[in-house]
Amino acid sequence: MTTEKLLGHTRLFLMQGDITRQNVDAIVNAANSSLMGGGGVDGAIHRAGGPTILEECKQIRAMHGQCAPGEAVITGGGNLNARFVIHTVGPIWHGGSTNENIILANAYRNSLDLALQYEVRTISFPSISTGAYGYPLEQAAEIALTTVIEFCQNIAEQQLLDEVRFILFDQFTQSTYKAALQKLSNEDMP
Ligand code: AR6
Repeated sequence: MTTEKLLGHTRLFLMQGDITRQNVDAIVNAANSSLMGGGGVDGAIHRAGGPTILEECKQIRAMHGQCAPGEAVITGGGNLNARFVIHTVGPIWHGGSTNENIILANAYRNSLDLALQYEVRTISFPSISTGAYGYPLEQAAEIALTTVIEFCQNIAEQQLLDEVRFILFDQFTQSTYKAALQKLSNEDMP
């Protein structure tokens, strides 16, 4: 079941699904620094979106080089229902002592900053870094939600962003995000 919470002006949704089927202004890709595609959600987005996304990624690579962990770049959505794909690179989990938490928060924040630059009003995120990159799910969920909540609260008055959706691929990931949101809400409102 979908969980919904109002964050200032922005509606936050936690839902199970396939991000490539989202009908939003932008979807976020959990890419790698090469921007040349890969497995997991990255592979699914390139497959569903068609070759123009990779062509644009190659142009970005040629102009700016690799995308560092925590940074984000934007391309069109190709054949997707989304107008844009924001490609961000999460941290590879090395045990927690190499600033993984900061890099993961940066990935979410920089994706949202870029979204606003392109006047995106609805955006869908996957659970960045918790697949191939091995970030422990509970910790990643807490960072993802804390970062998004802070961002939305900071821009609440400008009313720039209508929806942030987390599209979580499996039930366990969705229930972990749900529990993390519950925990954060209890801390906010004792
Ligand atoms: N829709 C939503 N979520 C999905 C989908 C989908 N279609 N497919 C997978 N997920 P991962 P990472 C979930 O491994 O950990 C790639 O090869 C998946 O179940 O895609 O950031 C890149 O090129 C998991 O919950 O991303 C990089 O090399 C979440 O998306 C590397 O993997 C993230 O899993 C990035 O690893």
